[in-house]
Amino acid sequence: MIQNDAFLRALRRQPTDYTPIWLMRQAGRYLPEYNKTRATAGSFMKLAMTPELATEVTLQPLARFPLDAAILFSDILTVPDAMGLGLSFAAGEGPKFARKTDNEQAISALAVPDMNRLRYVFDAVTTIKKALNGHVPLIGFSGSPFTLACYMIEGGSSEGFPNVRKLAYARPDLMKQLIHINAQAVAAYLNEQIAAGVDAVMIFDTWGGLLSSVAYQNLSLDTMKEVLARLNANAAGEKVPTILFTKGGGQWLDGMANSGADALGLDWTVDIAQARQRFGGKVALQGNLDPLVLLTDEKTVAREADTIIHAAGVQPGHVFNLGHGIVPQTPPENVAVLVETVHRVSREMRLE
Ligand code: 1CP
Repeated sequence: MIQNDAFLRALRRQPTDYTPIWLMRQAGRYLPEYNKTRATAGSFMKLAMTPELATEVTLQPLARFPLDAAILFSDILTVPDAMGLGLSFAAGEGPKFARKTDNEQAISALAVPDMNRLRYVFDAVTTIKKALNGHVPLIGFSGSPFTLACYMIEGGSSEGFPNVRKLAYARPDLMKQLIHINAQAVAAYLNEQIAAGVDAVMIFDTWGGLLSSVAYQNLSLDTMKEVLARLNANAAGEKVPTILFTKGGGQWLDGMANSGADALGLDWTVDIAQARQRFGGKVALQGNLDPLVLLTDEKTVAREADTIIHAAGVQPGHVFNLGHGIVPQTPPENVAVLVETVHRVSREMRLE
């Protein structure tokens, strides 16, 4: 049993006493205690691959702020790593793969990895669930098949992923081949997380917004639908709530709302009042504060949070979050103000 189930209730569009909140990348470099644990561990992958350390950093933000959900400490790129691409993270730099998957030969050689190679992730889920002891729900996650393909093709992070976009238009057949393998891998990966006990799952489609509308539909949305359709029930036989987030996907919310996901993540460019009106009867919505608001001052943070809470309204089905990940320069004091404001204002609104 989960003691604080406000997040799960909101995903199911059931009433809650207040609007639950968690933050994308809530465990990470803006927390001095994270940087300390990471320095001791020596590398990001060491943190992610050691269940006790992954548990420690998962719980760090919850010890500071009364957040309504925990998110598994791992990364979306563990899946291509398990495919043999050789992932590393240098401190202060983005992810890097030893091998790129940017041609016919490399794509043809890819296969869905044996899930035992990702056992460290499922072991982390088990360890984190034990440590949470039912306090709040645990979110599992994966990258979208397309977003994983972005990093695989470029061999790491990139400004605008030009080689991905060229391949998507010039060789849609190869792109589909790659994304189809990723979709099978992502479904198997999420199903193992569900079997290990996660309470909800989120698909991060961070780079879907780089595509044309037609390419988004064919290369990203369709494969995310395929993944959602393959997800298993949990050990109790219940459907695990799902969240779909395409950064820059505001114009495609209609298609996303019909994907089978229970909730959609909104970046900060979306008008949440309008989105609630159009899609609130069908899906829950999660978002949508610009993460850079957290780089301002406490008064501004409180005001911007208040605006979103009021725009989202009291109808069940809103989870407060950022429109993208928290940035490393964020002062933790501003996060405290955000969480307090969201809880207080949304509680007051329900009593009005
Ligand atoms: O609290 C949490 O959310 C921690 C778990 C988590 C998650 C959900 C991490 C830890 N990464 C992710 C998802 C993730 N990773 C995404 C999707 C969400 C998003 O768009 O932010 C993406 C695109 C990645 C890829 C990645 N991993 C990047 C971004 C690179 C780019 O192209 O801009 C980076 C910097 C990483 C490393 C990483 N992952 C997580 C952390 C805390 C870090 C920093 C690593 C370090 O300590 O050096």
